[in-house]
Amino acid sequence: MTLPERQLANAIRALAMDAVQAANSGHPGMPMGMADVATVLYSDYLKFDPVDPKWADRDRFVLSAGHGSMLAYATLHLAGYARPTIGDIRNFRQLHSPCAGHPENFELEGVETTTGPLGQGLATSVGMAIAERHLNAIYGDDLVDHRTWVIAGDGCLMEGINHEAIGLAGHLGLGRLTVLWDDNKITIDGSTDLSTSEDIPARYAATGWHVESCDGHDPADIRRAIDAALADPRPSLIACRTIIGFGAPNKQGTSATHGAPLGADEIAAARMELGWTAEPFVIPADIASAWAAFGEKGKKLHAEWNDRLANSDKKTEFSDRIAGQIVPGDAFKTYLDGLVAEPPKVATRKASENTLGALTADIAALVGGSADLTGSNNTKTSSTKPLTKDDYSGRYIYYGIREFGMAAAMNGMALHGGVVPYGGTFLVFADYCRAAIRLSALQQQRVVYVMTHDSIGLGEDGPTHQPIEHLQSLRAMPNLLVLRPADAVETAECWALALAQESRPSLLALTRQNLPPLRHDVTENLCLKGGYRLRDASAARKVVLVATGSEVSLAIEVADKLEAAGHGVDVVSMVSTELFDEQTAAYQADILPDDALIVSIEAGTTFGWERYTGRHGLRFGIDSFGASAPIEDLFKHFGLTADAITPQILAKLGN
Ligand SMILES: Cc1ncc(C[n+]2csc(CCOP(=O)(O)OP(=O)(O)O)c2C)c(N)n1
Ligand SMILES: [Mg+2]
Repeated sequence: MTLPERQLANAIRALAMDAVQAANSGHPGMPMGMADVATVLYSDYLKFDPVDPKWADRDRFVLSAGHGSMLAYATLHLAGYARPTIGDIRNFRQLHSPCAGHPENFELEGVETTTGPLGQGLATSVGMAIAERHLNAIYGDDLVDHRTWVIAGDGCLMEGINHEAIGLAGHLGLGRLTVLWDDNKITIDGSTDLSTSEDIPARYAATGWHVESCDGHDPADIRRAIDAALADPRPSLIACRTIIGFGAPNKQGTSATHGAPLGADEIAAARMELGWTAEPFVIPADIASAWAAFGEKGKKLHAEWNDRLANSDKKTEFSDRIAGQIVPGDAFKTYLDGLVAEPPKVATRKASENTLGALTADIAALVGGSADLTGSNNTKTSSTKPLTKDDYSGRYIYYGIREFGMAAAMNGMALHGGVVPYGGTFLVFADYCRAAIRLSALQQQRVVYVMTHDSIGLGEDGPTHQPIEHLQSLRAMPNLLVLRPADAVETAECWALALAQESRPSLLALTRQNLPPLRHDVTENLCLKGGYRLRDASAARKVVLVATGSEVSLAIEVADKLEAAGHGVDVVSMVSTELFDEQTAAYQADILPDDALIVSIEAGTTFGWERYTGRHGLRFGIDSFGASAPIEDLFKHFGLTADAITPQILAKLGN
């Protein structure tokens, strides 16, 4: 490497070691090891405009090895983004610094996705690459023509999700996705020899990827490998052979540099070794201006793109798509009116399909899919033809049996913009997606999870397939909307609510079994308040039954019996506890009054329902695993019938 180019990379190294030292916490090894690769990427390949980090046709850069966050912060700063400032970097890992412990998309505009949970950044980038090809197929090269770049470490490639992600990317032939693997043969515990003997290039090649390798400290060799990647139509993995902590003379090449400050002595020695004489957090003017020049090419490309957009007859449509403006249209309204005219007795998964039929007809941004349960999740509509390697304009993705990969890819699509993803699997397998659902929520992304077979109501598949703790455990996740509709009208309302959430994901819990229609009016979206009185007590109110989904019709049966015995009973459909919790105290007190016996009914764990019933209320649910049997036998076995519940409430009332 010529001295100047090495020095450009050393700016990343210096910022990384100094910031980690100042914070007394962080990971200097990875940024120091990958500094040369990152410098080549920013100087010659990455298309970006630091003045407009959200320019729609920018390349996406994902630091999947999120612990190396200082590489992201240093490159954004050096490349001229308004944030992070050098002051932000000085505050690395401190409260309210946008230079947090790991890169967070909600802290810095230049961070495309939140990373840290290893493997997910790369899996998210697959969704970004899908969204790019999809929008390219619709809007053409003039408006959409960018790449997705990933820096990933040994950990990202070792995680199980890597298999799902690269399988999907290879199958879909996402040639604009390039993964730069920090092949440093070190993880926290030491050498990768401790834990793996895998031939990673062979695995990628077998999955349909193009594989290159290079000396990650030789810019010419890095360029050769990247050029080869760009020339190949397949997604590419470039194994960049690097030395972790490069430049720290006594610690480089060891796991000691992975996640701890180098210490004052080693930093002084590294300064000598690298020929870096500037004080901490000072970037020499010639190096700063060389880095600032990297963005000039992108600024020019952006200006040309602006001209093309201004002259495009799709200007407004494209801009609205990217802005995420979606509204249910006439087809949805017609569908709702039809539900009132002819109330259907259907499973809510079927009601969801019918709703989606209307929504996908109106909203082009909706891109659906399922993890090999299309016919069970009812996620495909006539408007959504398959998205394939040969036709990226399709709007339905056959994700295969890759729940986690699907969820992470959906995050990538949502983050990319222009696409609103929804995808299905069985609710019980929300656990397989869970780490990605968590990142949907943390990243404030509009992703819709269509989770069917939401209770023992699925019947004979038995306890492996019957969710018990899932609804409550998902409700425990911050910023996730869990919606469990009780009939076709509520299902349609829940879809409208899910699409209206611009900064949080939603999860629809839907039944396999048919449910009777309960709602006969659609003038107002009653699900908006999360919980609402579906039926008023006819006698003086003594009891409020709070139920969700398939148990709302059961609650109505129970209410009938109690009313027949002379007790006034309200029935509340608690579609979403999150939305209910957001209502005013007065509204909540009106729905769940202190002077009534509050009873919850949900065919899942009773854990947590005491927050609505109070300690003295009653909770009906299932606190064990389910069982395999026909549905009627199961509800009877678990005591979830009007005959089993009613006497217990009467006993509590003192009758
Ligand atoms: C899912 C997950 N598991 C564990 C961790 C904790 N962790 C952070 S970095 C790391 C080692 C990663 O090794 P590698 O990717 O080779 O990074 P390097 O040491 O080379 O920087 C681990 C286990 C994590 N961040 N995410
Ligand atoms: Mg490593």
